[in-house]
Amino acid sequence: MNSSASRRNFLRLSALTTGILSLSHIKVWANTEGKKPVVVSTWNNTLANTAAWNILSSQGYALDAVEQGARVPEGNPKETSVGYGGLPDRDGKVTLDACIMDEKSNCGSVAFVQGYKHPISIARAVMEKTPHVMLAGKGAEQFAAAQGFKKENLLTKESEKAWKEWLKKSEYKPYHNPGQHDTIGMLALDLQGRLSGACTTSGMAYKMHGRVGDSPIIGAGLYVDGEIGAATATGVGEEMIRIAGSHTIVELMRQGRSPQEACEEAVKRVIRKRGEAKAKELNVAFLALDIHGNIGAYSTTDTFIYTLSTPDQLHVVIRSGSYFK
Ligand code: SD4
Repeated sequence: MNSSASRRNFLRLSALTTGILSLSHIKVWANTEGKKPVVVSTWNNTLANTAAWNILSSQGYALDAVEQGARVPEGNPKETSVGYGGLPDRDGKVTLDACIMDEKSNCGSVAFVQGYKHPISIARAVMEKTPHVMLAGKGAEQFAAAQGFKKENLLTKESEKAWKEWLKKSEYKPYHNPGQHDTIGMLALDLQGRLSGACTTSGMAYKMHGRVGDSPIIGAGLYVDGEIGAATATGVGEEMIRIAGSHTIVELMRQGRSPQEACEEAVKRVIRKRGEAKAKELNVAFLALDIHGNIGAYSTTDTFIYTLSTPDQLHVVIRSGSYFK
């Protein structure tokens, strides 16, 4: 081949490759059956939703979307309830919980992990690279190190200062931490109709050392059933664990309730178990998404907001309904 022919071939080939590569960058808002992708996350998490949306709208996998979405607040030192910058426990240690689940009921979880910024990715590694679902504490850290995750100090100056301030009174109030409940639970439905979910948190601020909440517990802080729907939770984790909240919601949807009805029933169940007087003090919120893209959200108090992303409503923050006004 002479040099001009080979150059022509190269140009043709690179035009072709660019064409193929750029296909994955074309944003698609609905598949041929008219199904649209959806991302929903607890609290105001527009940046996390944006990261997840970039994957879904490029025809990506819901599991990648929720992992990448959850990594956004995990890596943000200003987010004091998740990952790096999370408020520590009462001994001044940042301990993290996270889990992830896909449409085939594959799941992975880590609890009480210290020194790793992205527990959601460690949870995914547990799911994909071990025969187990859950690793905790030192064992989870050992696994993270072996997988090449970088160990770092997660206690920022600001969080340390807030903890030292708290130490002055050392009031142990595990039930109510207004303004600090911003664990991210994220649910996503991709263009192929695959559902996934992720949940990650530093837990309740100034909790007892060793305390594990609902967020890494499959069925409590997160549950996904690829044939029905998914649910996630935020707030006082002990309450979600008590009623297996996220699993309860998915089972209610299986029996025909809408995601909204199912979230309302789960909140009411917490209230029935605890009694109205006590439940008023409890911040408990649920978010659900079914396989048709319908959303549900409900909470005990009227402080809960969530972030929704669909082609029609891109990264909008919505206040959920609540039992107590
Ligand atoms: C926990 N559910 O550890 C978490 C706390 C939370 O926003 O949601 N914080 O109990």
